[in-house]
Amino acid sequence: MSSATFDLSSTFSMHNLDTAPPTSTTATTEELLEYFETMYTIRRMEIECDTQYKSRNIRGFCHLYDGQEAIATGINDVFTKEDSWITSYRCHAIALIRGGSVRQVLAELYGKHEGYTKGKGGSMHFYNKEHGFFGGQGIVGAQVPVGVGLAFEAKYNKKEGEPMNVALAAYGDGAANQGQIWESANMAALWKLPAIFCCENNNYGMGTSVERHTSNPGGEYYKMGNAIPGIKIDGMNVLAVREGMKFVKDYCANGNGPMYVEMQTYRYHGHSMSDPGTTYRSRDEIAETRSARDPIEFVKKALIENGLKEEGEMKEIEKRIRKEVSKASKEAMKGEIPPMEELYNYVYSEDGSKDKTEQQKFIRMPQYDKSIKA
Ligand SMILES: Cc1ncc(C[n+]2csc(CCOP(=O)(O)OP(=O)(O)O)c2C)c(N)n1
Ligand SMILES: [Mg+2]
Repeated sequence: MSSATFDLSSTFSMHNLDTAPPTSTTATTEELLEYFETMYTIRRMEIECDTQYKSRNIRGFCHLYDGQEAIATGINDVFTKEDSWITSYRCHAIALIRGGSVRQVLAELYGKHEGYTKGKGGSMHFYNKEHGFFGGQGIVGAQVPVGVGLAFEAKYNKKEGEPMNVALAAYGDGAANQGQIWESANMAALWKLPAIFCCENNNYGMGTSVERHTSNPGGEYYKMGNAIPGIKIDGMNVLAVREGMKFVKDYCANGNGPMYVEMQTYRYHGHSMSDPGTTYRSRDEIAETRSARDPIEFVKKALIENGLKEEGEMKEIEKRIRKEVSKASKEAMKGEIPPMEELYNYVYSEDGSKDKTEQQKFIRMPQYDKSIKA
């Protein structure tokens, strides 16, 4: 099996830790191809969302993950589906990677019944408990205490002689100074929970930059804790994410308590579809990041420069994935809107019974004729 070795010596910074991930790693052609395909699929799916949003086939909130693909891909490589993962509204890629398909994700965004959450959640509310994915959350930071609850569950239900599962709560740099993160971090440290506080630092919150919104010099979120150690990882390098997360998971699963992880990354799109993303940062900065730090180009270059794949072969793969995403989108769009009865499924019934179809007095009926495109 062909493989190559990669230098990781400048991809980690440690805080209050005596050990560190390895300074180099080996990856096989198969592994690199898998990362490439996953990341390129996410990229094309997000670009399709952008196009369809602008064509008004997707409504409401929509937050895209392009630029940040290596984080979800690298974490997923290390996690099992028994490990828990909860994140913010920027959740399409996690939904896809945790047991979903492009068609299901896009169908959800088109409001179709076959969608990931039956066309009822939309961009911010994907959820797949069977694959250890506890959802996107619309309230900034709200996922973090829930993630600590998931870590509590992992410790509570740990079986004798088996490794402890871990729980990861992802949040942005803008969310990082929320009170509920500090509170839940304190509990996680006190109870030595296997909780991973994973800050995806893309340098910007909603219309503002790290320099403006945090008193933490340089926005170094891996140094948030005194009692909790931290690690900063190059979140644009999927191999650094993989090796860094192996280290983090090992630390947390062995009963050492929580860890702060800061993934250094970049968001190509604005915060959401209503934000062009160019009022608080320059177009040059975005272009420079694309050409110097793009996570997908990194893997493509790794394959080509190490003689593991030819440029032509990579182009063929890109072409195939573009076609697959476009086909999935067309099929998703053909789906049916949810039937009226679906509205009442998975809503708690008033008397606590398990009848999922009981209709609730307080649910306002949707006006489909007004909300669906003619
Ligand atoms: C409690 C709360 N406050 C404000 C908002 C509005 N809001 C949504 S996202 C966001 C900024 C978050 O930025 P960051 O955490 O860096 O995440 P990113 O969008 O960059 O992934 C704000 C202020 C909200 N949804 N919830
Ligand atoms: Mg941010």
